[in-house]
Amino acid sequence: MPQSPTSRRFRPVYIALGSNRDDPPARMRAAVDALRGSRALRQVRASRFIRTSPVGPIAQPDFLNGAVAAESDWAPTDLLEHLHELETRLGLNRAAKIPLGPRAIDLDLLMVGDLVCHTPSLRLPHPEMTRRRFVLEPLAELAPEAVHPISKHTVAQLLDALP
Ligand code: PH2
Ligand code: MG
Ligand code: MG
Repeated sequence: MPQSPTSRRFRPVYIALGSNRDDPPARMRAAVDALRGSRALRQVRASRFIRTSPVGPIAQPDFLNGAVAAESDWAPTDLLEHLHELETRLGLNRAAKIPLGPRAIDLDLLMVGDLVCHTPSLRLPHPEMTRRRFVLEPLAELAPEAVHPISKHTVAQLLDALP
């Protein structure tokens, strides 16, 4: 039977947001607006933004971090490409980006339903998410019961387990 538009499969999607240069509050608001307006997403919900100390080896300004929960029927690789396009539109110079360094906006795909994916360009769930309080704290505000498809723990449990 051919699939009707209403029977397309929508999966929960979780995205981490971060910014620590070029007016982070404005960048983060613009990012949430862009995600709310995205043709890839429906039922978009945004967390509050929290100020966090930079994690990693590079000395840099504090970040604003947040999370977005939504639903999508897009393939994860298309979603990733779409987030990269939004990052560019929101002012991220991807070519000049230093790994773990300061950035105008960072949109990281955390989980897409229960999909587990290991390719050079995309890993799901995001390999760092279980270690990062700046990811789990805003995510727990939106989706404490969401289940990490590898550890099988909920987001709330992962947050509780952080040192
Ligand atoms: N992002 C990084 C590196 N370090 N630290 C915090 N607190 N928040 C971030 O979003 C972050 C970071 C590279 O993506
Ligand atoms: Mg990123
Ligand atoms: Mg990142």
